[in-house]
Amino acid sequence: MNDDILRIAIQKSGRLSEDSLKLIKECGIRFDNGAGKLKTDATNFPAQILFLRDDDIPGYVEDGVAHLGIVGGNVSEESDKNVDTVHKLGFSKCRLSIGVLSEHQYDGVHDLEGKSIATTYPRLLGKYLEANGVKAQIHEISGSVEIAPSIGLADAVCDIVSSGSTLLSNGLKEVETIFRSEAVMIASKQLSQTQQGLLDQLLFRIKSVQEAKN
Ligand code: PRT
Ligand code: ZN
Repeated sequence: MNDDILRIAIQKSGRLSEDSLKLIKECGIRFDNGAGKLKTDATNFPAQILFLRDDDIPGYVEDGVAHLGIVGGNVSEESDKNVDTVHKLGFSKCRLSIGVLSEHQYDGVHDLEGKSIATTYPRLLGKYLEANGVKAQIHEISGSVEIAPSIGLADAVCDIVSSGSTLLSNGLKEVETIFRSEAVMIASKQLSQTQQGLLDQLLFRIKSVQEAKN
């Protein structure tokens, strides 16, 4: 493997894709991102861009297959991979919250004791419950979490919230925020000296782009 280039993994298609590509371009890095490509070489910086599913990015970065990745802090924290979070990127802000049926009375986290909570974030939810001394059943499902209470699959949900309209339209109210998230840049712990130098250059450019916007 070439130790002298930075392989940067970004989400192929989803909520992070556009802003991730925009950031890289604003840093002055040029590349051809023809539709459907899974990787592309930068033309004016020693970098290659890989287009992946967001959930796969922390693992690739831990393994050193990618040297850098852009993912939601929620995905990175939930994955528990051994990577460094090197910079917060300020886009794709959202929160991981617990919601219960609107008609249910809720007086605090202890109301969750003995309840079942549907989520795709079992690790972050488990840590939160443990920190609050609450024993609840974590029901891991892979999608459409918000529908779980209304069909009797669980008493509560723990999912990503942005505007709150998905919770509302499923008859739920947000009762606890357990994690505040935004897109982050993660880095492998196995960078060569050249790659570390390239990362420093990239971070300098990212910070300049961010400062120019403030
Ligand atoms: O295909 P791939 O696996 O790569 O993508 P994905 O479908 O897993 O992820 P994607 O593209 O949906 O989201 C990528 C990242 O965007 C997430 O990991 C978060 O960090 C961030 N993000 C920001 C969000 C939202 N806002 C968001 N609103 N991710 C998901 N949602 C969903 C949420 O799950 C819920 O269903 O939107 C709904 C809630 O939105 P509101 O506005 O109704 O509250
Ligand atoms: Zn995903």
